[in-house]
Amino acid sequence: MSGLLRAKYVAVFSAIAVLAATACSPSDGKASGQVKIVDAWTMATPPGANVGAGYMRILNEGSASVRLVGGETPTSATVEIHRMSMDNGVMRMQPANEGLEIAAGASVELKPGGYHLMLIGLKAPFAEGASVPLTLVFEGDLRVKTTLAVRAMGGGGHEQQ
Ligand SMILES: [Cu+2]
Repeated sequence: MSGLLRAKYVAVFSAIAVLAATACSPSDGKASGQVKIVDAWTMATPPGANVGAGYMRILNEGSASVRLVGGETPTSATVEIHRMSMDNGVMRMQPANEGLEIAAGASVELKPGGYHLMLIGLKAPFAEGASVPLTLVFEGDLRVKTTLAVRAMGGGGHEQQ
């Protein structure tokens, strides 16, 4: 192989390497793979119920913090982030309008008695054993899909409404 030919091959392989690297990086600069959702669940709702709650663990495996600002699901009209807190011995729930920040490398648990997602305006009851599709929306329009497994009614649920 002449020196010129070898230089050509090197150039071609370099170009391929660059293309491969480009293809692997997110096109919009947002690494949606940095956020993982595990153990997502909700509770079965009685007939006629207007609201359901979403619980899960959110892991931020990225190097920048993320902020959960809402959600979308075809099963309800709206999704809000709520937080429960004790107020003079009474458990109260309020919208967390500031969202929920998850630091780089950290995880948070949405659970009964704490932060949760409130699915408001249910179009149909949640039946035990079903799964509810849900897209979590983070600041910067980062979207992460998950499904809530519907567990049996009762026991540590969302009593305050
Ligand atoms: Cu709530």
